[in-house]
Amino acid sequence: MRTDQKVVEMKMGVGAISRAKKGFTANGDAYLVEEINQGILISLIDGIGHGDHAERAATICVKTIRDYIRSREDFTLTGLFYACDDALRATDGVVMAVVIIKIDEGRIHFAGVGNITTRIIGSENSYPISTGGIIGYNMQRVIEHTYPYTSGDLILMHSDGIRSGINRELLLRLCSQDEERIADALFREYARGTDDATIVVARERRSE
Ligand SMILES: [Mn+2]
Repeated sequence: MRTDQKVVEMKMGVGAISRAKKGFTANGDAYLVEEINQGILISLIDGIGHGDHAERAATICVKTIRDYIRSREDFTLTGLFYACDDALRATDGVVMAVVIIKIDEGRIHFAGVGNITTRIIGSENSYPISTGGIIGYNMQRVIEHTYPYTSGDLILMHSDGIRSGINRELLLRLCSQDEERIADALFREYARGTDDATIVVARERRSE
């Protein structure tokens, strides 16, 4: 049963680029955008290191999230992180941030462990902060934060293969373009090439 993606496409415009470190085919970064009961879930994952080991850890993490959200009507973000932490004990670890956009409630729920950047750009700009550590290795506290959400807000997430400090003016200028073009422009400008790099841009589609 894979109708989720269609529902997501109807509701959200998503622009995403993920590319392995220069010279590698295995990509230790991964992302996931899924329709769930509570709203739209976006997750960005960076497997520690690079190459096959990192890709394997990221793949297991994605599968764990899918299994977890499909087997539960309701779940907490904290619970989701603990499930991933358990699943990654025997492999290398990952860092991850997860956003759940609750469109009807006008809220975004966020939790992150390790170095993934998340920004909510719109009527109110938020810069959710992750806690430290590595999932599957030394994850400690997972803290869930809630932010206001308004239709049209842009969710931007990226791994550390994208240089931090994306220029605010550039971002605001790009906001009038579609999500694929925004992701593309930011990737071209900010991807390092020295690490796996992933950027995800998501925005609710305007209802006609
Ligand atoms: Mn990285």
